[in-house]
Amino acid sequence: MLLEKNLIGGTWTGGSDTLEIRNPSNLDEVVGTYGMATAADVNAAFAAARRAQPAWRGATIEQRSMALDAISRMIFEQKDRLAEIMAREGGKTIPDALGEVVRAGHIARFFAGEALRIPGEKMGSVRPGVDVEITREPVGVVGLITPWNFPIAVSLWKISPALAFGNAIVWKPSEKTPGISAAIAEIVAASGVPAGVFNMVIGRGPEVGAAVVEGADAVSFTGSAATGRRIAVRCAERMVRCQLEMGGKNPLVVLDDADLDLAADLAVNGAYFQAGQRCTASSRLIVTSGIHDAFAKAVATRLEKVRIGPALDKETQVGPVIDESQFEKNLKYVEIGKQENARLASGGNPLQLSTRGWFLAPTLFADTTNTMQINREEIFGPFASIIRVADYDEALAVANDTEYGLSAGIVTTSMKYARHFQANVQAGMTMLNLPTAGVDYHTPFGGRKMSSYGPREQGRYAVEFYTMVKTSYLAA
Ligand code: UN1
Repeated sequence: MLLEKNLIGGTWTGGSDTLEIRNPSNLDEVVGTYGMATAADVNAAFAAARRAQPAWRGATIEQRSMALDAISRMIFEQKDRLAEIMAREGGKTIPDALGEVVRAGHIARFFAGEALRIPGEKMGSVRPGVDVEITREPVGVVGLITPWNFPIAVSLWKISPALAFGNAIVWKPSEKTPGISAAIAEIVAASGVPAGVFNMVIGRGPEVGAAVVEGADAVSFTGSAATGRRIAVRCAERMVRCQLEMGGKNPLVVLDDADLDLAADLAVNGAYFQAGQRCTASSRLIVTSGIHDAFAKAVATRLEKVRIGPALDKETQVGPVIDESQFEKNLKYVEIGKQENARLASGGNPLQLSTRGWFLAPTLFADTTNTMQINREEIFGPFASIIRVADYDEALAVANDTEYGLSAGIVTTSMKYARHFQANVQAGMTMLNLPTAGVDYHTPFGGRKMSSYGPREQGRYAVEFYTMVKTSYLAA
């Protein structure tokens, strides 16, 4: 059955082309066949959004807040159904999927509040008898491009502030997770957000993503660094703002004084859960000499016990990777690591389970150096490498020697090193005795260098991207 799940101006439509989605935990199961949108559909979505935006901009802040509140409630009410869709089409384990759904519900709830608190200022003027007011207005029609790895949380952290601050939306979710995207669109359509304010076009990046970038007043994108760079160039040519969240090559530094069990648990959680498919994953485990051997052993021992299996299976801790291209990419990096003379300490091989799926044994390379290709490029799979360093100073230098700068963790019991790391690591987010992945929903999210570009997402900081500032001078 063909699922016609694009939402344009309040109407559900198909597309010219179709895409069949199979369960990555069981390739014999077809989850659905979805109609892909075209560039012409994107243009129709922008036309609908442009017609609808003035009324949404003019809606009371209470109306906008109520719509977000309804979205939040529906997400919580439907959480089990939503999590199951994500597990089936995206290979996310049920606990991970449920956690993400609940996070998305909280994000919408947070922005239901923010809709009532749009900040402004009144200032005096340097001229007598003049007042100055600084207000914020919606940007207009925003283009949102979201990834498959956090298909509900990342989507909601763009959709919610866009709606709260009075913008209309043309949203292009990843074509790899159309089922959860359609479920989100149904929820938004049922929330009281008027038809045309929120449009969704499911499609492939080169055609549909590119058309979104052409039509929008502002573009918020989460995805690869290569695509992000192209979007930034095009947005600069068009003189529209962009907000980009891209890759990571996140360090987890482990110092001699760390609690060994905690360090190993954090590494396993940060590097391998969700099959490593997180831009915040710990991919470089930077370990000082005194604890190095014990740490490498503790991680390898834990990896032997990690339960890898179908995402819908209750026992499973790590599911499959999303699809064949990701699977092949991971295997290619295993070969690269071997050629670079890294020591394969665990995994690196496909797994044959009772169902055919994109299952990979969690891969750990030891005795690696930071100059190796496996430590320079984002892999996006259940893959980490250990880098041995002499001391804290070298650990910090290695942590910073990367073109990325999203999340950076340190495991230590030393206040001195923890504080120094927090102040000097080149990353947008730092974690002390916590996994590099897994963030709160009410705080700013983002990184430095090639990881992020433009204003921060989430929390109160989201207002910067989704509104424009106006300064008004008023004489009596
Ligand atoms: C998290 O680690 O909690 O695509 C969120 C990603 C990020 C989200 C990470 N944008 O992996």
